[in-house]
Parts: sequence; structure tokens; C-alpha cells
Amino acid sequence: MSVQAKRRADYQPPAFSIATVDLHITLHPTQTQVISTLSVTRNGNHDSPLILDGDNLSLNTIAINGNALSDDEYTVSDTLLSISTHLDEFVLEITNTIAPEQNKALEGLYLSGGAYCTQCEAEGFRRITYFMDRPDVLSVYTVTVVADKSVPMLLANGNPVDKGEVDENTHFVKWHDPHPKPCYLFALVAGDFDLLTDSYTTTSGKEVALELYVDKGKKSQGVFALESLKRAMKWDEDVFGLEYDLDIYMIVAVDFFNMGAMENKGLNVFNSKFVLADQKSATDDDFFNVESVIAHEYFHNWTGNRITCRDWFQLSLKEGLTVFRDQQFSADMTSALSNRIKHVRVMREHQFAEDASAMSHPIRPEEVIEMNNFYTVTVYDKGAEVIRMFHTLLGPEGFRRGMDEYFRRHDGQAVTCDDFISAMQSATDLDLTQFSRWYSQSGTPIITVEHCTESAENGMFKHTFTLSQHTPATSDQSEKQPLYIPVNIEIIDKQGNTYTDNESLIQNGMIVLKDASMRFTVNAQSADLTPVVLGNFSAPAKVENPLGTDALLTIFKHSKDPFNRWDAMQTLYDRCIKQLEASPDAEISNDIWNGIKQAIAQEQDNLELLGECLVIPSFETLCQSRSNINVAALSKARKAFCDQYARSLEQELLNVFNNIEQSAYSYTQDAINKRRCKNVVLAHLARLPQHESMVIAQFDSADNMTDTLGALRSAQHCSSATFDSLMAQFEETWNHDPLVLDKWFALHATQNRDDIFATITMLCEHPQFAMSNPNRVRSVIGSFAFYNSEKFHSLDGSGYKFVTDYLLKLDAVNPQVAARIVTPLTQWQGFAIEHQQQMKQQLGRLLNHKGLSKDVFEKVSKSLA
Ligand code: 0A1
Ligand code: ZN
Repeated sequence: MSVQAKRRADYQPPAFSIATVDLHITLHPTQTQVISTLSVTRNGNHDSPLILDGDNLSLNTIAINGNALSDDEYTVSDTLLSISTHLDEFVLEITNTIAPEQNKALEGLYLSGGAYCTQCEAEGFRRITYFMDRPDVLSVYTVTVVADKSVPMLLANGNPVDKGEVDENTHFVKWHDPHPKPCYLFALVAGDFDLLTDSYTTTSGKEVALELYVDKGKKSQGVFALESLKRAMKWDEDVFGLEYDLDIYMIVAVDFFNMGAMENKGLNVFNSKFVLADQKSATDDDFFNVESVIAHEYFHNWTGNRITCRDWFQLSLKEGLTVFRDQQFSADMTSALSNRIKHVRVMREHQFAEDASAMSHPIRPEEVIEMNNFYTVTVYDKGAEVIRMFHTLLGPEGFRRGMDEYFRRHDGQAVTCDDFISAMQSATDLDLTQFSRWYSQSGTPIITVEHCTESAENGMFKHTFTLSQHTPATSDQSEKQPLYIPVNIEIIDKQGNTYTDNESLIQNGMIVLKDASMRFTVNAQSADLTPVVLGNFSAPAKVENPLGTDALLTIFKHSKDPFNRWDAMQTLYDRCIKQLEASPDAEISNDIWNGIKQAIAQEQDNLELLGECLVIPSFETLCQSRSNINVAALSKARKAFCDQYARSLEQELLNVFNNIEQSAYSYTQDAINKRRCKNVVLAHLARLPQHESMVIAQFDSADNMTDTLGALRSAQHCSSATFDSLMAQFEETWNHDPLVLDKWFALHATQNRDDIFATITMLCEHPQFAMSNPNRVRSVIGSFAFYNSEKFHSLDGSGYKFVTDYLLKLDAVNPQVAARIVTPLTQWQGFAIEHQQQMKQQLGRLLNHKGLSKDVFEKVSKSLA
């Protein structure tokens, strides 16, 4: 396969500008006609042709200033249209046709369950019409949508300015968006929906109409999303002083969508999974996700739309920043602690794995074959951690000053990450030069902690701490340099007294590690000090801090930061599991169980922290602190630990469960914490046959999806008869609702059963399953590949082969989704050689496949390089 990578270093400014775009789109499933009228201006003095991108288009006519072009004035290929002209300013009119019904890749214009919709980020606009499909070409759009009257609602970006009849059967609506935008923010939706309306008045008194479009019959499931939108609008005004800037804000929920949602100007398109929610069908996590994705897309209006990216290498400019903003919003709406834990889990489970794989890249990548492959946990979540470090270093006021300056300088522009850094630099006396390495260096830094104690005079002890940093080489970069790392640090003794250093390097609980290593000293009467390093995950790094069980329990007891208490528990569990890997028949010592019992007693009134502390690290998280992983051995050790945990703590767990009073469902933080804690405990108790009845009882009496699903998840540890019976009841109840059924698909696909492939094959034949629907594919095949670690990693290679067989078919339908699901196969580096060989064998099959998409090609070829 010959595919060309693009490099960040090769950026060239556009040779032409396009000030206005006038689109006239007549919708038809197989013959949609697009008339595009562009006002084009040559930039500077050059005689290059105008080169437009195009993909899967049939070109009908081209004219300049009303004159049709002759054959020698343009050339057209599968991907480009090149137009030769000496004019410096001209009006270009292009007509072309497209076939939305045949578009299964869900990029460009496609049909989702009968409704037309578009997805143009990153490079989908070129599948609608010929254009300079790059984010630094900003234009004012006027769009006329024409359709049969059987398609009643016709939407596009901006404000509606005209509507009427074309003929007896055909109507149109014309839209105008006054804000210049890149084509990736273009959107069009047409169909028959239920509509929820509301309005929001901004602080400066502007009234904004809010409209939410959902599938017929789903209106009541859209209420929470609309309320979330208003909360997000208010929050952005309060925290960043940012108001909405159009008269109307529309959100459309569709069933067929490759990602979560899309921030098209004034017309967001959402995966229905992140809009629809009610008590019966949605879990607390679903509600949380709806609110955070609604907010994320809304926040993009300023960080992404008003200020956009110069080129796609700068994606983190908008995504890292917007994820940080939605995280802060969610923390304010729900709870800071559970949010922080949630996001740190994502970093440790997924981002660290990406950085340890052949797909490792800095948050601002240097080289890209298929842009869709770079909507990654690195660009998004590590990107957000980097923004969080700015926030930590500058403080909330400094950060706000930097943001204000960023908007002052760049509103209406397409800019770079360096422009953002420079705006932040203007708001602080710190020198951010070294800090900016976070944008160019990939990999996860490891911070090691050394601690020496000597006796000094007067019965005092002198403690010397050395912090060192080291970033292991990654597949894309062999040389690494020291980073500028804000390290949150707490030094405590057994009684919980806190200490600071003699050199005053620790300021406000933070020390900056910028060299390969640094040293500081602490004088104390105690010989026994515990350093809590990288508290609250103050930087996206790993820590190697050789603390014993006692020290971990001291942190749990005395750390001021509940996050650090949770983290100490996670480390303790990780240690125990390591012990069982080394000697599978070992029993965890009573000292540890007693320590955990005390911890439970200490936190019995803090169900939020308690619930999180009772969660055992996932298999995927455990992988990140191990190498050469033998999956069966690690899974066995993890399972053995969970079984001992349930047995040793049975009484304590029962007490916690029984002390949480049941009340009617409400989505409030207090109620969420209770449900979360109760369901975590239930999953432990379900491992003991005598408590199977608790699982069944909860399933039977639940008045909400959180508890129903909590019971079902717990049933994964019960007898297969119980699991099967509850799953069958669930299917019968929810067969009509594909979003709920996705949960059922995922539970089946993650079962560690010998007949798993027969089960998955059956799921793929389920009437509600379709390979063309990304949500279904993710819930069945994605869940298996990402989360059924034992069966996916079977040593006979059957799991790898099963996924590969499926990907070969899926790739021909939807390459973007195929390229996401191939991820676990490409992350072979951490596993034992026997796994690696089998994984690479399947990657080889993919690579040799004729007609493989460039999406999958990029990931597989890197992984085998
Ligand atoms: N910008 C969106 C994410 C997104 C990216 C690509 C898509 O299709 C290829 C769709 C959505 C966001 O961050 O929410
Ligand atoms: Zn985003």
C-alpha cells in the first residue's frame, strides 16, 4: 500500500482564501445534488493552481465567473481537483452529486436511520463537495437545503433566513452563519424528529433559542440533556466570561455516529447515547456522560470554533483544552473527587497503554497518515492533563488571565498550540519554555523516589529525599529530555503530622521537578516519614515510590487529599496482586485485611471515597505496572485476590451494604454515591455463593437502570444459571431499546466463558445488531477486544483471530471504527512473548489484506514496524 504521511513541519499557509461559501443542496438518497459557489482570492503573489480536495464525488460542472471551464483548465483525480486560472479574485461554481445512502463510513453526508446528517471533522467535507478541506480556511456560509416534503425538518449552521416551497412536493430552508468557520464545522441535518424547545438568556441579555431533536417518541428522554446545556451555558459565563454568540443552538441525536458528538457551529450532532437518558433506561454514568458531552460540545463554541486549529497537528489546542473545561464543569456539577478518579483511571488504563505502544505520539503529533487515528486518549486526555498543569502552575486567576489573553489575541483565527502557550506565558512570571516540551515529547515519565534517613543532633532525624525523572524511549522518539513537572507532595508521619523541606523548594504543597533529579531534606523528630508523591495526579506520570504496606495505610489514614487516600489503596491492592502472581497459593496477610477493615470503618460515613476505595484496579490498569504479562496468570491472581477480599471482608462489606438505606431514585450526588458504593460492594459479595440471592433481589426490586445493571454486573460472578436467567429477563424487557441493549451486548461479550465465540456470533445475528451501527459493534466486538482480557488473550490465539476476522469485514464498511477496535491488538508490547507472537500473526494478516483502509493500515503497519 502506498500511503503518504503528512508532517507537521511541512505546513504551508493556504494559497487561496475563500471568503464566502454558498451551498445549495438538494437531498436525495442516491443522487444528492450539491451546487457550491465560492468567492476565491489568491493569497499573495504566485501562479499556483487552485487545488481542492474531493473524495467519492462525481463532478458535474465547473465555472469561473459564470463561464464553464474547458477541459484544459482543470484536472480531476480521485482525491483532487486542480483549477488553473490567472485571476486573483473570482467566483467558482461547482456542481457535483453524492450518494448518502451508500455512505457507510459515516463521514460526509450519510443517512442515519432515515435522517440525513453530516460529519465533516476531520476531513469529511471533501466527501460533500470539492473544497480546501483544511481548518485554516475560514469562510462565511449560506446554505440552502432542499428536500422532498416527506423530510420535514431541514437544518444547517447559523440562523434560518428564508424558507418556502420549490414545488408542490419540495421545500427548502435557507441558513446563514455569520461567523467565519472552517469547513469541518459545517453541518446539515434533515429528517423527521421530535423537537424539545427551551430558551436561555445570557448575562448580557441575549435570548438564545434552544432546540433538541430526537427520534420520534423519545422526547421525555431529552429533558436532561437540555437542562445540562443550560447549566453548561451558565458555567462558561461564570467561570470564563464566555457567552453564546448566535440566536439559536440546536442539538440533534442520531443513532449512527462514529464518535461521541460533534461541535458543528450552532448545530451539534450527537450520538444518541450521549443525549437520551431517563431513570429507567440510563445509569448514573450515562447521565454523567450526557451532561459532560453536552458541555464539551458547547464549550467548543469558544475553544474550537471561535478559535480553531491552524492544522490538524494542533488538534489538542481545541481538544485538550475543551476536555479540561468539561472536566472542571463536571467537577463543579457533581464531585471533584469522583471526577478526578475517573479521569486518572482513563489515563492509567488507556493513555499509558497508548504511550507504551507503537502508536505513541506527543499531544501534538509530528506525523499523520489518517487524521481520524489521532482522536486519541493522548491528544484528548493527556492534552487535558497538560492544560491542567498550566492551571496548577498559574493558579485559577493566572489561568483565567491567560485564557482572556488567548481570546483577545486570537478570536476569529486558526492558531497553533504555541500561540496558546504564548498567551499563557503572558499571564505568568514563570518561564514556560521547558514546560512546552510536554507538547513535543511523547511517552510517560517515571518519577522515582528515594528516601534516606540519618540521625541528627537532639534526637532529630534528617530525611533526604531524591526525586528523579526518566521517560523511557517510545517507538516514535528514542531520545527524551527532562520535563517540567509540577509534583504535588505531602510528607507525613505516622500520626498525620505534616512536614515541609529545609530548602523551601516545596511551595503550597508543590515542588517543581525540572532536572533529571533533585534533592531536598526534611528534619523531623520522627524516624518514620512517608512521602506522598504526585498527589492528585498532578502530572501525567508514573511514580515508583517504594512504600511498605504500613506507609500506604498511613497515607490512607492521614493524607489531607482524599484522592491520595484512594490512590494509596490502589497501590496496596496492586501489591497484593503481585504477591499472588508470584505465589498463587499465598494468603494475603491478616495485617492487610485488618488495615482495610480499619479503612472501611474510618470512611463509613464517606460513601463516595469508600465506594472508590473498594474498587480493585482493573486488569488493564494492572497491566501498566507490569511487563512480560502472562494474561492467564495475572487474571488468576486478580481473581484470587478478589475472592479472598470477599471472604476476608464479608462482614464489613455486608455492613456497608445494609447501612445504605434504599430510597426512591433521584439523580443527586448523595444518591449517586450511595448507589455506586452499594453496587461496588454487591459485586464483591456476589463472589460468595451464599449472597447470590442479594443479586437477584436487587435485580427484581430495582427502580432504576443503575441498580439493574449493578445487579447484572455482579451476576457475572454468580453461577451461570443465575447470570443467564437475569440476562434473559433483561433482554425481554429491553429488546425494543437498542441503547439499553448495548449494555446487555457488552455484558455477554465480556463473560469469561468457553463458548464465548458462539455467544458473540449469536449476538451479531441478533435482530438489533447491525455491523453498520458503530454503537452495536463497539458494544459487542469492542467490549470483547478491550475488556474480555482472558478470552481475547487466550494463548491459542483464538481471541485475536476472532477479532481479526471481524475487523477484515468491518474495515470494508467503516474503517474508522475498525481502526479503533484494532487498538488492543496493536498493544502487544507489554505481553509475554507467546502472546506477542500470536498478536503479530493476526496483525500480519491484516497488513496483507488487499484493500485495507489507510486507517487500519497506519496503526497495523506502525505496530509491526
Ligand atoms: N470534535 C469532536 C470529536 C469528533 C471527531 C471526529 C469525528 O468524526 C470523525 C466526530 C467527532 C469532539 O471532540 O467532540
Ligand atoms: Zn472535542
